[in-house]
Amino acid sequence: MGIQYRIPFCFLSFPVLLIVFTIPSQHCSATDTLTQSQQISVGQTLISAGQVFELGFFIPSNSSKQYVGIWPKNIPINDRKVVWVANRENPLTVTATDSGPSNLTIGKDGNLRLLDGMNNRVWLTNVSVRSNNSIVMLSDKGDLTLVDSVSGLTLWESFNYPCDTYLPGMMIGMNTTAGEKRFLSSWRTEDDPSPGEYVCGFSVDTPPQAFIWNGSKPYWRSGPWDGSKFIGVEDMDSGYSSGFNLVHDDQQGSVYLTWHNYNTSEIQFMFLTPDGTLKIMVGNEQVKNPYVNWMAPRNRCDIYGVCGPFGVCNNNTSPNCECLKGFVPSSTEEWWKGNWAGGCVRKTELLCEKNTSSLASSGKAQNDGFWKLSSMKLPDHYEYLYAEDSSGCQQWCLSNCSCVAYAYVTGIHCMVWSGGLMDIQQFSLAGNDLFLRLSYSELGKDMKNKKFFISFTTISGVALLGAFMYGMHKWRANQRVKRENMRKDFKMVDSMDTSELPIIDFDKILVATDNFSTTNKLGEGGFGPVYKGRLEDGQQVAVKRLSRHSGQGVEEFKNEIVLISKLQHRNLVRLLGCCIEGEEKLLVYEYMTNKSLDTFLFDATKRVKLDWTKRFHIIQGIARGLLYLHRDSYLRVIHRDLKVSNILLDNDMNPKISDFGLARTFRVTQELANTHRVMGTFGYMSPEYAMRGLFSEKSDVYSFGVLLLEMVSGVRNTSFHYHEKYLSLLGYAWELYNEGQASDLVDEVMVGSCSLSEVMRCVRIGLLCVQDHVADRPTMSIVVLMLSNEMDLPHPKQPTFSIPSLSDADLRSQCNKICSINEASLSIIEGR
Ligand SMILES: *[C@@H]1O[C@H](CO)[C@@H](O)[C@H](O)[C@H]1NC(C)=O
Ligand SMILES: *[C@@H]1O[C@H](CO)[C@@H](O)[C@H](O)[C@H]1NC(C)=O
Ligand SMILES: *[C@@H]1O[C@H](CO)[C@@H](O)[C@H](O)[C@H]1NC(C)=O
Ligand SMILES: *[C@@H]1O[C@H](CO)[C@@H](O)[C@H](O)[C@H]1NC(C)=O
Ligand SMILES: *[C@@H]1O[C@H](CO)[C@@H](O)[C@H](O)[C@H]1NC(C)=O
Ligand SMILES: *[C@@H]1O[C@H](CO)[C@@H](O)[C@H](O)[C@H]1NC(C)=O
Ligand SMILES: *[C@@H]1O[C@H](CO)[C@@H](O)[C@H](O)[C@H]1NC(C)=O
Ligand SMILES: *[C@@H]1O[C@H](CO)[C@@H](O)[C@H](O)[C@H]1NC(C)=O
Ligand SMILES: *[C@@H]1O[C@H](CO)[C@@H](O)[C@H](O)[C@H]1NC(C)=O
Ligand SMILES: *[C@@H]1O[C@H](CO)[C@@H](O)[C@H](O)[C@H]1NC(C)=O
Ligand SMILES: *[C@@H]1O[C@H](CO)[C@@H](O)[C@H](O)[C@H]1NC(C)=O
Ligand SMILES: CC(=O)N[C@H]1CO[C@H](CO)[C@@H](O)[C@@H]1O
Repeated sequence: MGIQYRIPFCFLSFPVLLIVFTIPSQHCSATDTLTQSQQISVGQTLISAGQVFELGFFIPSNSSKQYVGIWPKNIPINDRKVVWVANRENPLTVTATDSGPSNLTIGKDGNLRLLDGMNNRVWLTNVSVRSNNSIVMLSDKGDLTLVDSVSGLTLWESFNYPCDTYLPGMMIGMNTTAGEKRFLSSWRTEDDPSPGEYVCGFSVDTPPQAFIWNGSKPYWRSGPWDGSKFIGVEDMDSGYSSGFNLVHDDQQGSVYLTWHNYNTSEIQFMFLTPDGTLKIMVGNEQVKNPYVNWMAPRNRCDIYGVCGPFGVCNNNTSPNCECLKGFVPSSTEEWWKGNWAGGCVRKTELLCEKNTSSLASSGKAQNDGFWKLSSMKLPDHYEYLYAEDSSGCQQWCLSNCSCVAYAYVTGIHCMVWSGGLMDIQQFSLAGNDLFLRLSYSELGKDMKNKKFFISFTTISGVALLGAFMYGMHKWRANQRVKRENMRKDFKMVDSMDTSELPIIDFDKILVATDNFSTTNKLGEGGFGPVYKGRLEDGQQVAVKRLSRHSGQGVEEFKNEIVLISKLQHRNLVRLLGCCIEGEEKLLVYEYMTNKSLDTFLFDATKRVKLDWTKRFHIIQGIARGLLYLHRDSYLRVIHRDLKVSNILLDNDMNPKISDFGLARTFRVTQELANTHRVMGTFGYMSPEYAMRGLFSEKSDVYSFGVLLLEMVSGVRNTSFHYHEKYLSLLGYAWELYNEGQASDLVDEVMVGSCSLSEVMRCVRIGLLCVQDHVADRPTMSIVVLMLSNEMDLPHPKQPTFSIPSLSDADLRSQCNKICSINEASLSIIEGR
C-alpha cells in the first residue's frame, strides 16, 4: 500500500477500463455549492472549486437504473470511477415514462434529499439541522458536506459513509465502544452499485490487521500493523512515503486508517472491486488515465488460508502448498489432489504434551525447541505480549505448552500463537522470522540430514540467484554463512541486534567532514558537536560526534542508537549509520536542508515564509511523529525534550522530530515513571515533570501544547514579556481564549493567510494539552483526531501557570534544588 515500491510494478501500470457510464448531456451549474433555493436535476452537476471532483446523476452501462454519485472530474469518461454513490440501494428507474425529472435538493428540514419524478424521497441525509439555513458543498478531496451556514458546523459528510472507495483525507475503520463501523463494501457487479459480497475493514486484534471478507469468511489479510506498515503485505513501503497511518486504541477497540496524499498533482484512490480485489489507482493531471499502482490479493497465495492450518504457501513453487517442517498432510490423498484446505498435522508429539507419568518411566527426554523460518507472512490469530527482547518471548512460549510458535517483530514486540497456524506465506523479499515449536527429535533429525538439507536449499535457492549474480567464490562463502546461520538457528540463537544499521568507517567520516573542520560545524548538542558532511556517494549527512569527556553521554549514545535504528517514521529524523572506533562514537543522520523550525519561526524575516498552511502541515506532522513514538511503534518512547529547535525541516518543509537521546522505552503497563535526573528544557516541561520528576506520554503532550501555541503566536514561551500581568505565553493564551479574544494571539505575519477556525481550534487544542492535571490532557491519538477535525473539543480549564504565584521563575528555583539541570548543556543543536 503506498507509492514507493521495492518491486517495479510495470506489469500493472497500464490504464484500465473502469466503470463506463453515461451522464446525460451536460449544462453544468459549475459551482461547488448548493443552497436551499437551488436544485440539481438530471444533467446538472456540482463541481468542486479546484475542478477535481464532480457530483451528479449517472447511469451505469448496461443498466436502466439511475444514481447520484461523485467521480473525479478530470479523468476521461471512459476511465472514470464513481467514488461514492448516494442512493446505492435505492436506484431511480429511468425507463418509467410517467415520472418527471428527479431532483437533488435541500429540504425544508435542512437535509439534502433525492426526489424521484413522483416526488418520492429516495435518499436523504437524515440529520437534525438546528438552523433553517444549510448548504451543501463538494470539496476538492471529494467530500460532500452538509453545512449549517449559521453555526458553520459540518452536520453530515459523505466521507463518513464510504461505499467501495477510500479517498485520501477519509478515515475508515471502527470504534467498538461507539458501535461505529466505516468499512468499504464492494459493488455487486460493475453495473450495480448496490452492496456486493466483499467488505474491507479491520479486525480488533492487537495490533490490528486489515481484512477483505467474502461474506463472513476472511478472503485476504494484511498482517498486523507494526507502526509503519502492515507486515503481511510484501510490497508495502516502510519508508512512510505511502501516507498511511493507523490510529488505534486497543482498550476502546477503535482502529482508524488515515491516508494523506503528499502529492497534490496526483489523484489517488483505493477501491474494492466487485470480485474482492483491493486496488489503489493513481491518476494525474498530465496523464489523466488512472493506472493500478497496487492491488491485493495478487496471487493464489494471498488468498486467506489456501494451504490450511500448518500449511505454507509459496507462489514460486509448484504446487504452491507445503506442510511446515515437522508436519505432514492431514489427508495425503486430498493433499495430492490439490485440496489443501485440510492442512497439516504434527508428526511427532511435543514433549510437553506427553503423558508425564509414562515419560518418567522411559527416562531421558530432550526438551522441545524452535525452528526458524525466515521471510514469512506471519500466521493469523496471534496474541500480542510485551517482552523486552526475543529471548523473553521465546521463554514465554517455551513455558506454555499451548504455544506453538512465536515471533519477535521490530515495532510490535512479541507475538505468540496457539492452535492451528493459519494463512502463512513464504515471501521472497520481505517477511519476518517465525519460530516454530518442534519436538527435539524433529529438530535432531535435521542434524543427521543436514548435509542433504543444505545442498537441497542451495540448489533451489542460493544456486539460482547467487551463482549467477556473484560467481562461484561468493557462492561458497554464502554456503559457509548459511551453514553458520543454520547452526545458530539450531541453537536457538536469535540476536536482535542493530545489524540493519550500517556501520560507517571512521576514515570515511573524516573525509566527509573535512577532518571535522569548524566550517562544517552545524552546532553543539547536549552530547557533543554536530557536523555537516558529504559521503562518498554525494549524500549530505549530519554527523553527531559524542564528546569524549561526557561520561553519561555514552549511555545516552547507546540508547539513541538502538532506539533510532528501530524507529522509522516520515516525521522522525532518520539515522543512516553509526561509527564506533576506539574513543570515537558517531551517529550519522540524514541532512535536513531547511535546518530547525526555530530558525524560521523566531526569525524576523524568515517567519514570513511560514504561512498558516505550512505551519498547520508542520503541526500535523509533529503530532503524527509523536503519536508514532507513543503508541504505534510499540516501543512506547517518550521524547522528553520536544521543542521547536528539535524539529528539523526537510526540503519540502516536512517536519522531522530529532534528538532521541533522552528517550526511554517503556513497558506497556507502566503508566508513570520516576526519574532521578530531570532533563529537558524550561518552558516545555510539564509541572509534574519539572517539580517531581514524573514523566509519561502526557509530559510530551504538554510540550506539544506549548509548541502549538508558539506556532500560532510566533512567540517563544520562555521569552514572553508581552504584558506584566501574564507570566508566560500559556497564561496569556488562556486569558485571551477565556475572553473570546483568542484571535489576538495569532502571529500578525500570517493573519491574512490563515483559516481562523483552524487556528482557533489549534489554540484550544494547545490549551487542552497544557492542562495541569495529567488526566485532563488528551493523548496524542486524540490530538491527531482533534487536529483532523474529527471530533468536538472540550473546554480547557484554567491552568495554574497563569496564576502569578507559580511562575516559570519559581519553577526554576524549585527545580534547581532537587535536580541537577544545566540549561546550557541542554540547548540542543540549532540546525543540522
Ligand atoms: C453489457 O451486457 C452484455 C450482455 O449482458 C455484455 O455482453 C456486455 O459486455 C455488457 N457491457 C458492458 C460494458 O459491461
Ligand atoms: C426538478 O426540477 C425541475 C427543473 O428545475 C422541475 O421542473 C421539476 O418539477 C423538479 N422536480 C421535482 C420532483 O421537484
Ligand atoms: C432517520 O433517522 C431516524 C433516527 O435515527 C430513524 O428513526 C429514521 O428511520 C430515519 N429515516 C430515514 C428515512 O432513514
Ligand atoms: C430563517 O428563519 C429566520 C427567522 O426565523 C427568517 O428570518 C429567515 O428568513 C429564515 N431563512 C430561511 C432561509 O428560511
Ligand atoms: C470511540 O467511542 C468512544 C465512545 O463514544 C469515545 O469516547 C472515543 O473517543 C471514540 N474513539 C475514537 C478514536 O473515536
Ligand atoms: C465467496 O463466498 C461464496 C459463498 O460462500 C463462494 O461461493 C465463493 O466461491 C467465494 N468467492 C471466492 C472468490 O472465494
Ligand atoms: C507527483 O506526481 C507527479 C505526477 O505523477 C510526478 O511527476 C511527481 O514526481 C510527483 N512528485 C513527487 C514528490 O512524488
Ligand atoms: C506468482 O506466480 C505466478 C505463476 O508462477 C506468476 O505469474 C506471478 O507473477 C507470481 N506473482 C508474484 C506476485 O510473484
Ligand atoms: C498416563 O500414563 C499412565 C501410565 O502409563 C496411565 O495410567 C494414565 O492413564 C495416563 N494418563 C493419561 C492422561 O493418558
Ligand atoms: C497458555 O497459553 C494459552 C493460550 O495463549 C492461554 O490461554 C493460557 O492462559 C496460557 N497458560 C499460562 C499458564 O500462561
Ligand atoms: C585530514 O587529516 C589527515 C591526517 O591528519 C590529512 O592527511 C588529510 O589531508 C586531512 N584532510 C583534509 C581534508 O584536511
Ligand atoms: C521555506 C524555505 O525556505 N524552503 C527552502 C527549503 O530548502 C530548499 C532547499 O534548500 C529551498 O529550495 C527552499 O526554498
